Amino acid sequence: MATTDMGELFQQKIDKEIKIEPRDWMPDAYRKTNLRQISQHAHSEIVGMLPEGNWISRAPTLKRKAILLAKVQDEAGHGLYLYSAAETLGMSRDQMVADLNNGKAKYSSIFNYPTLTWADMGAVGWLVDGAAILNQVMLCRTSYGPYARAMVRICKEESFHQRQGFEILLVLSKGSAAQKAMCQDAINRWWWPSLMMFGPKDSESTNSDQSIQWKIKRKTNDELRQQFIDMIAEQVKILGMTLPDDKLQWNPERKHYDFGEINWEEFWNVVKGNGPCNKQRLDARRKAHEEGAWVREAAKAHAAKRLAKVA
Ligand code: BYC
Repeated sequence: MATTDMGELFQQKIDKEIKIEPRDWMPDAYRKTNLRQISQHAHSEIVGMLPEGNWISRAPTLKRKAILLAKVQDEAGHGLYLYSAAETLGMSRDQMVADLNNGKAKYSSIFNYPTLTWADMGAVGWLVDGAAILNQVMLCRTSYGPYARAMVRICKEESFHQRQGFEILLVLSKGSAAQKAMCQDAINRWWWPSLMMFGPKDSESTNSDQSIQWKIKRKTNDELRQQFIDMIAEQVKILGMTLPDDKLQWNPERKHYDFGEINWEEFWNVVKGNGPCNKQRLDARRKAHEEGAWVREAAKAHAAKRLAKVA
């Protein structure tokens, strides 16, 4: 069968909501874009452990420490499910990790900002995981089977992450004047970067149209960003805090919140590797990889020994 006919059949399958599985025929560009997105997503989960890992040893109570530890471990698990899903598209995990460590692969811009105070743990959980959930709930219905299945489990854990973040801020918002100020400061610093997580505006998104046609993405970057703003603009009232945008206002005609201009120059700067913590994050990942070499060697030797026994 000619490739164009195969392409048409493939699109019909997508339109009928039949999941694409690893052994099915797929256009090369579908394979590539899924591999790109899933591996970027996996890298984000792994790099995302670093800003929060920073506070494990400084959490204010033992209970807070246990919760934060569990959350950071969950992120490691998400990275592993996602690397496995990406591997089904034909690239080895070693290669993906190498691409991250040599700066070739992207990961979410959000993790290139520093976590300066304990309130940042609340803001990251509430805003960063909150943004991630909206995107990821959509991805539970993505057309590539292994990605969709990984997302179902990830979303369950992300819901807990967002609640724990909101609860940290809720406690601070009812605390002393200094705690309230710390809470507001964290919201001020994380608000705009969390809006950037959804990617460039639709008019500048290079991949969205094709990804929507293939039902990899079901909503555009701007649609999800608006959904997030509408949700957070209401939740922030419960905290008695504000969002740092004087243009934020309910628009009864659109039935959505209007909001101010995102600093796209800052976004692209961070994506290109010049954010406040890009270097620090990659250095930390490279160091962890080098220091973990003996674990990988030991695991390989153990596996070889077990195989020899079976043979
Ligand atoms: N940061 O054509 P577009 C988490 C890139 S982690 C950096 O719209 P697409 C968590 C984009 O890759 C959550 N780069 O792209 C973990 C593209 O460049 P390439 C992470 C970005 O793919 C720990 C170019 O800009 N979530 O949950 O259609 C603690 C043009 O963009 C960003 C995911 O990764 C960005 N923010 O849409 C707490 C979800 N945005 O690749 C939480 C999966 C865009 O052509 N990913 N770029 O060179 C996605 O859904 C999509 O990839 C995006 C972008 C919505 C992010």
